[in-house]
Amino acid sequence: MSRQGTRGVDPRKVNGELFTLTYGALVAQGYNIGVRLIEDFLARNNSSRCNDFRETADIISKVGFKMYLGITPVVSNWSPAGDEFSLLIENNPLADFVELPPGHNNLNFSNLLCGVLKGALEMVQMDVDVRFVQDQLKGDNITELRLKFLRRLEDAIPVGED
Ligand code: MYR
Repeated sequence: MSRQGTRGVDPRKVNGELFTLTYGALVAQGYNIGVRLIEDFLARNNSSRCNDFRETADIISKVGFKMYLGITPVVSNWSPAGDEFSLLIENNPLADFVELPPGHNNLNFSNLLCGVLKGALEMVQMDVDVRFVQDQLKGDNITELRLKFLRRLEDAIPVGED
């Protein structure tokens, strides 16, 4: 194969662009993964509907994360209204062996998780904002995901009832 087409092209730039494209596509898939993952989750867990957001937080941490990532984040930092909490992760398996490349220090490398949670919770009628607050990849002491309950999606058809 001729290498003529790449002559004069900085390989570091190509790698950077490839990284941005593939990584961006993966993060964007997080929501779709969550939408599908919840079916598997509900099929494998005979859990009944949660009574409140605190119960949901425990299920996400102790059942969801445990089942799919083998970790149990600490549920913490509840807002006084009980509509917001953090998941504290000490060893994020998605970030194992990862170092943020130079020039990408602001990247939320594990942002895929936000999409997964957003998509999964939407399927059980919960509109939730999910974002990274801290990330060990950026030098923070802990990785912290913040979940804020926004509203119940009354119009959606509950999973399994369509
Ligand atoms: C309810 O129906 O009220 C309870 C719903 C619990 C939803 C739990 C969603 C788990 C999502 C797992 C995410 C795993 C991330 C790695």
